[in-house]
Amino acid sequence: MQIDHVTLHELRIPLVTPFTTSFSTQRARTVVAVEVAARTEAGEVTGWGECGALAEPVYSEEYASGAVDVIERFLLPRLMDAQSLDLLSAETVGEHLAPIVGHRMAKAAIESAVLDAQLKATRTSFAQYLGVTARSVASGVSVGIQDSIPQLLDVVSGYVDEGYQRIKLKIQPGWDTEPVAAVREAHPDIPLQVDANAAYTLVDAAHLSRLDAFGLLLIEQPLGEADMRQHAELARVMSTPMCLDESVVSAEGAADAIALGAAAVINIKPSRVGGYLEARRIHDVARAAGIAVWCGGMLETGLARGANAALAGLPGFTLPGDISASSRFYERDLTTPFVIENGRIAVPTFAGLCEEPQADAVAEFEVGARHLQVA
Ligand code: SMG
Ligand code: MG
Repeated sequence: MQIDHVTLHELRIPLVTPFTTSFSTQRARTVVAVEVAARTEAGEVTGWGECGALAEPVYSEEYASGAVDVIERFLLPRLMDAQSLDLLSAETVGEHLAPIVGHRMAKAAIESAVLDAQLKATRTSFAQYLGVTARSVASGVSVGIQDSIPQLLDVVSGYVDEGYQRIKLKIQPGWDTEPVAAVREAHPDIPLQVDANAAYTLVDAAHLSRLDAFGLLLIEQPLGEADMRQHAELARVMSTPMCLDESVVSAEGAADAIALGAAAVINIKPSRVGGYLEARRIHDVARAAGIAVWCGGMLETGLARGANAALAGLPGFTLPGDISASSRFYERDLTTPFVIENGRIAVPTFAGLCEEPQADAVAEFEVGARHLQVA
C-alpha cells in the first residue's frame, strides 16, 4: 500500500450528559481522527483511525493536540520511510513506529487507519480478519460520578431499562461504598463493577475491602498506573477480583501483571495498548493464562465503536465490555449509530474497521485539520 495523503482531523463532539470520573468531567469528546488516502492493488481507498487520547493528559500522559504533533513530526515520517521501501501494511505499522517511545494512542490511530484501508481494499470485515464468528456482543455501560445517590439510582435505572447487561460505577474517595450499596440494593442481581481510575493508594486497602460485600464482578484500577506490586498486594487482601486498565499497555505488561498476581481480569482498550493488533496479543496472553478480559472504552465514536465490538467477539472476552450504544454519549455520531438490541451490540459486517464518516457530521464537529501530502 502507498499512502498519498493524510488528514488529521480534530473534532469536538458534545456529550449528551457530562461524564465525571475521579480525574475530570468531560462535556465533549475531543477526537483526533486520522484519514489516509492510499493506493492499493484494488485501487484508491480511504482509511480512518480514531485516537483515544482525551483533550487533556488526565487519563494517561497522552492528549489530543500532543497526538497531532507526534503523528505529524515523528510517526508519519517513519511510516513514509517504510513505504518508500514498499514495506507498509497494517501488520508492520507497529514495528515501523516502535523506535518512538510511548505515544500508543497516537500509534493506534495510525495503525487503525492503515488497517481500515487495507481491509476496505480487500472487502474484508474486521471480524473476518480476526476470525471472529460472534454476531453480537454483550453491552455494558460506564456510569460517571453523580451529584447525589438519588440521581445515580435514576441514571442506573434508565440504563437497566435500556437493556444494558452490566453496570460499571465510577468511584473515588468519598463516592464509593455508599453509592455502590445503594445501586446493589436497588438492583440485587445486576452484574456490577467499579472503576477508580487510580484514585486510591494502598493505605486505603481496608476501606476498599468494604466493597467485597457487594458481589462485584471486579474492581478496576484502584491504584496508580505504575503500582503493579501494590495492586498485587491489594488483590491479596480483597476478595473482589482485581482488574487493571491504565497499568497494562502491552502484552509484556499483561504477562507481568498476571505473573505478579496484580490482575485477575484485564480491561483491554485498543487505543491504550497501541492498537487492535496488540489488543489481540493481550487477549491471547490472558486467555492462555486463564485470565478473563473485556473491552474497555474511551468514548469511541462510530470510527472505533464497531471495531471494539468485533474485537470483543474473540473468545477470551468473557465479560461484557464498555461497548454501549452511540446514544450513551452522542446525540449525533460520525457514522450510522450503534444501537443496543436485547442488551447486545452487533458485530459489524461492513468492510474495514468503520463506515466512512458522514461528511456533514465531520464538518459540524471539526475544529481543526492538518492536510499532509506525504507521497
Ligand atoms: O467508552 O464507555 C466508554 C467509557 C468507559 O469508563 C470508561 N472509560 O477508565 O475505563 C476508563 C474510562 C476512561 C475514559 S474516562 C473519560
Ligand atoms: Mg478504567
